Amino acid sequence: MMQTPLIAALQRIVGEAHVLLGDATAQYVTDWRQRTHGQALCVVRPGSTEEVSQVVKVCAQAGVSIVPQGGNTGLVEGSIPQDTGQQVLLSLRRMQAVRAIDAHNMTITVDAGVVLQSLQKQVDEAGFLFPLSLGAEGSCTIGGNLATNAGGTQVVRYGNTRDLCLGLEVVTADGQVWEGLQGLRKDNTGYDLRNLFIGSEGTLGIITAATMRMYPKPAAQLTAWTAVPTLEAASALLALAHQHLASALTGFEVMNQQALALVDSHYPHLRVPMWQDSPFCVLLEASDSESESHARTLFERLLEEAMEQEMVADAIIAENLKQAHDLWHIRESITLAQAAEGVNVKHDISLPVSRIPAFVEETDEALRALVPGIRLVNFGHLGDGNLHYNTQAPEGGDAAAFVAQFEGAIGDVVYQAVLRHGGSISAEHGIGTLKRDKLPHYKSPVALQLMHRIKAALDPDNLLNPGRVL
Ligand code: FAD
Ligand code: S2G
Ligand code: ZN
Repeated sequence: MMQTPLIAALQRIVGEAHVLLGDATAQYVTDWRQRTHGQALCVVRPGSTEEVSQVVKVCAQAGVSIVPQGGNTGLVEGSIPQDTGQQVLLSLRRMQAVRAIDAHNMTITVDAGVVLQSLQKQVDEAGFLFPLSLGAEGSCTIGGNLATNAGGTQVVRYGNTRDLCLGLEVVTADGQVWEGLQGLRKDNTGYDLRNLFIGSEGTLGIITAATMRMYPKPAAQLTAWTAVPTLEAASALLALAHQHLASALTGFEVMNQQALALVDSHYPHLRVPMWQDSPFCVLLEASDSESESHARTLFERLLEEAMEQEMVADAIIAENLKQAHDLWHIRESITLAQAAEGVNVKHDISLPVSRIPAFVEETDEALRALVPGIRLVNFGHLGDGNLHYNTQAPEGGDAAAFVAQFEGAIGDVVYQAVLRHGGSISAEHGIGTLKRDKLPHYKSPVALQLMHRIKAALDPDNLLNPGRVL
């Protein structure tokens, strides 16, 4: 890779060791799904907001666009460079400082490169709960979580990443630093800049730090695994859980038999319960501020009524935190099991909960007609109306050929059904490049025009993650 004046300038800013060239960029330029491979001019790893600002300025002067990257666990092809070799990949991973913990304000201020699992641990050690939890938490960063407004398994009680954030520090497309880290719960002074940057997928600004809420630790967390005969029953169980548990309900995940079959076949040691005899399983969690016994009583009443009404055929309540953790580990292993089975076609959709059974019934039927033997791996955050309605090649089939041949047609069937049922084509993963060309079919012309105007105003030279979202 030849030394250019820009690369020399970047080395002067971050130090030679933090400008990666050629093969050293490999882990940064392939997406987590191993589906797309890009090529970067270089990977630059700034160690501070000031260095990010200077990197943006020299790239802007050179007219070279930037792809911001956190943990590179994104699933919509938003965090790797195009294959032109003309983009700078700016990795935030080196920026891992915890800047402040304010127990009375119940906030923590951290650099964008802090890994989610480490943030959860730091907040736990401070005596609080940080309730963002997703399968990629061991490598995704809080900057990436904010840029994608990530969801995960506790949204039903705590909301998306957006709802957990009280302040941002952002480097803009011309290298200025917007310092908005005050952890204020109320601040009605002009436009909501913070929420404009959250979910913008690196296309409007580079998040360099954030002030996040810390929550009181619940006195007890109880988890139950249930065998559920149909999606109608699962939706009815959700309504009953809301009734019995109210705000104590913190997680409600549905998994179909095919999803659990993949986990069982790739990770038999996880000993997935009940899946062989049940079309669906539901994993639900309650957090109680009173006591473990109070939480257990609530749960037992809920499950008794659910069994009487035949919403649930069988149920276990985790005896302890270890067993609860093992049950959640099964749920979070579905994505890995799919990857182990081979490349697959994913849909991260949301629908009104009441429409989910009808959507699944008609779409299952349509896809089985389209691809005989197709495996429908359907799971997700039913509590938020968010399904990961994924498909896998027929048993023993060629996964790559299946994706190459059918991904487009399958997506058309799924997204048109989502539209018919009043849903969204991206519930939590964002748009990236993967769904960019679908967006115009699913957003009004006015919405698209406003988004283009915002992009033109904040990044007039299209330097920040061009080709993503819009
Ligand atoms: P990256 O992948 O590095 O980047 C994602 C996007 O954000 C890109 O567009 C990138 O340009 C931009 N970006 C990254 N950092 C910054 C920054 N500091 N400033 C500006 N832009 C930035 N997602 C969910 O919502 N819910 C889930 O339950 C969930 N489960 C997952 C399970 C697995 C096993 C995997 C692999 C992924 C899962 N994801 C889930 C998707 C992914 O983990 C999230 O989108 C996550 O928020 C991405 O964080 P990251 O740090 O890896 O970002
Ligand atoms: C989850 C992973 C996405 C997928 O909840 O585990 O968001 O389709 C996901 O594997
Ligand atoms: Zn998810």
